[in-house]
Amino acid sequence: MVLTMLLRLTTDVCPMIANDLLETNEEAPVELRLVPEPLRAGPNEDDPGKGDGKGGTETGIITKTRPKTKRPNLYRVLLLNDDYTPMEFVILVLQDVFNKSREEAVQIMLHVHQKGVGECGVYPYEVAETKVTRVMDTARKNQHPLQCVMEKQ
Ligand code: TYC
Repeated sequence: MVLTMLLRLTTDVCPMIANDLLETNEEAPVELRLVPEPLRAGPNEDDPGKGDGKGGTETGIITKTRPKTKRPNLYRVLLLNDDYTPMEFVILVLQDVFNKSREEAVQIMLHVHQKGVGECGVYPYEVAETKVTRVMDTARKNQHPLQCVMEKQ
């Protein structure tokens, strides 16, 4: 979220409030700009309390922005071991769905085979969900009991 604060201030109190704005933001860099209002030719007769051009009562706009830095929630996609799915099938799934090289796929498959569970990758929610669905669909079509799950990191 971009946080934008627009404050209209008199020049008398502006520096004080500007300092306060800077001190309150400890999390992220702040861009602070004082944007002067368009100059008027002379005193404003409709509004005698403002803008006589002699200083002290001019107004400006302070804009405080904070760049959007929210990171996506990430999910680990895990393969589970079983006694029936052929090793070669798991290797092909890792290459096809998770874009692993043959060597990486063999390593991950053996890890799952020996430890019972292993990580295939870490992705944003919808990517992880799609990969789990692809693994489960291809396992079911080939009548293998291979299981794939995702967990929040
Ligand atoms: N344990 C299986 C076998 O011996 C191989 C296997 C590895 C199965 C990884 C699933 O996620 C898995 N054929």
